[in-house]
Amino acid sequence: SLPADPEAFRQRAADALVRARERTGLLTGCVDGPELTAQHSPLMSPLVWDLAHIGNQEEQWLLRAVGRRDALRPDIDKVYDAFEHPRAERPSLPLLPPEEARGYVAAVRERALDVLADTALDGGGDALTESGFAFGMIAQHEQQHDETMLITHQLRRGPAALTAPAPPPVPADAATLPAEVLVPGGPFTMGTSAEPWSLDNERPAHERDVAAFAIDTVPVGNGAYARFVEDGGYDDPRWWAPAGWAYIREHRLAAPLFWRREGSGWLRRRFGVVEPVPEDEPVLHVSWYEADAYARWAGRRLPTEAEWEKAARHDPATGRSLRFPWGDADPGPEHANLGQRHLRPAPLGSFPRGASPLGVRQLVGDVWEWTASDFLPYPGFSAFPYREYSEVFFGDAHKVLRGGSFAVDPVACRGTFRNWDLPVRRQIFAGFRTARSAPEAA
Ligand code: AVJ
Ligand code: FE
Repeated sequence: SLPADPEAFRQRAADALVRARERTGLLTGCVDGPELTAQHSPLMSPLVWDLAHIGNQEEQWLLRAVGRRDALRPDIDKVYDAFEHPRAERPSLPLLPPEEARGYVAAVRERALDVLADTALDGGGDALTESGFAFGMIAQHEQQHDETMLITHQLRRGPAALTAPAPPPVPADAATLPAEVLVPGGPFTMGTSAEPWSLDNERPAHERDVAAFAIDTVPVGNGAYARFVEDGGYDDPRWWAPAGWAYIREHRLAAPLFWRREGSGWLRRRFGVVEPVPEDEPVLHVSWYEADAYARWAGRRLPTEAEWEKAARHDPATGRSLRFPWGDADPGPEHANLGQRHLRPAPLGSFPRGASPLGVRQLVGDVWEWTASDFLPYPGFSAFPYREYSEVFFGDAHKVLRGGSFAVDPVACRGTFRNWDLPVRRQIFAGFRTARSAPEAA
């Protein structure tokens, strides 16, 4: 749960910053210099761009804005501004070479920890420092780029550079879970005004009326998805949104990214290893268009964002919205597959202790879940601390994803956390679950 004392956030912030840097060190230390400066996919930045961008954001927010220090490297701000240069352009920029980038991020961090030690966290009217918000925001930013870098590792060709243990064994009741859970209709509290490190797009808390619906107990698995493929799902325009149909035809897509047919079954490439596709694992690397088409084929639909959040947070016993499906406790390894501990989703039905009050499992961790909804502001939204985090992305171009993947650190994961991406995106660690509207009780 959350500390009541603003001072307690100093230690939280220090821990979150240290944990993020350990992960960044691993992701940029497990390959050699040429691999750091190479572009492994036109969709991604060279890893060395992410590395110095992490440091540059930290310099701008923690050293300059919070610490009011003189700029360390104002000359590189433009190179590491994501809005100045699309990813495809980044390899040709005058990037800091790996050793300089490492030196830069370390120099920024040393000073940022001094600023953290010297800053009052009781706010005093400053929302940037209250409860250590800026420090939490920067730890989340670094962890978000650590997820981005993990995507780059997945796209990279060649032998595995990263390994991790398998997730825990699936519980005995996984095979006998009901296929769906009924969520009663009525209002619930969506979003948050209380979570100190929540980002602008999660705020403010507001009431939403959501009609009764049923939602899958677990995400859609590879086995179920393979049946859609084998049923000719990619050859039948009936299942597809028109733009999705045009896209899969143009790009000749016929299965999730990284899948390859082998005899009567499927293989996948996962972090440099080719292996059979496990039937009982949440499907991964599908676009919103594919998720939407699968749901229609199955006679169902994607949940709206409000339905997803109600399934994840609403406690019918109290009428309150919880921080996480399991309650208000911070995520532990017993609740969810987070933090790049396992470099894959856990089998369907895992983490009974992470279930929602109504019994929905694996809402948090494992795979980001596509929702039916466009990325839009909540009523009362106000951009903070910069418009480019969320506001410039609002509209009908991006679809919302919820719940976080195995690649997400707990600091960047909450029942209210919102992610978004284009409906064609497949390299992200995204899957989905389906839903259907339920008749209201008479
Ligand atoms: C919230 C994951 C869509 O990676 O583009 C990183 C997070 N914003 N740096 C992204 C982000 C600025 C963002 N997403
Ligand atoms: Fe960024």
